[in-house]
Amino acid sequence: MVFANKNEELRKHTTPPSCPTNTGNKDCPKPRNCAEGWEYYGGKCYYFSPDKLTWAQSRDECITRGGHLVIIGSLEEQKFLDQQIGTKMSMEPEDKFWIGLTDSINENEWLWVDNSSLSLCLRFWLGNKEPGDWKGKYGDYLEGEDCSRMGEPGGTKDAKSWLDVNCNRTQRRICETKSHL
Ligand SMILES: [Ca+2]
Ligand SMILES: [Ca+2]
Repeated sequence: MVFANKNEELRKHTTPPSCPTNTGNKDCPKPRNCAEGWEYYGGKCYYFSPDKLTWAQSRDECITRGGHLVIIGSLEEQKFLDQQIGTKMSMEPEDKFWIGLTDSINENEWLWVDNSSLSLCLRFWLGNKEPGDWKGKYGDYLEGEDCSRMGEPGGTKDAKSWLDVNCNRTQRRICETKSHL
């Protein structure tokens, strides 16, 4: 048992630090193989559109490009996106980006575009009023807010930058695809 523990200690000290593929650690060599106009991070490629579409149009357009609206699966990925779009946004307050998250089927049941549920541990809603399913000042938007967009100019300190909004708004979008290594 004593030997086992010593061996374990030794192994810990001699194993070089690993380079997990999903952290984007800048000390690790990264393969970069993304199509023109896409940006590499953690084994994925991301497209940040200059143009604006509704959420459904954005979902379809990402598929046309060979990807899908972004699905955010880790804090690291959220931080990366938050910072990236922070540098791409104009100071216009509504210049935000669609992500692949909607509660249009059942209110407050948020699903990603691959039909997976939104994890309780990976929710990055802005402030304490989102998601609000706001129906307008006079209740004139009965459909409320069922699609998610994200972004704050310059990025956020806590990476919490999601807002629900009416799906028929037009916004920029983040498409994602696997990097072909
Ligand atoms: Ca909603
Ligand atoms: Ca909202």
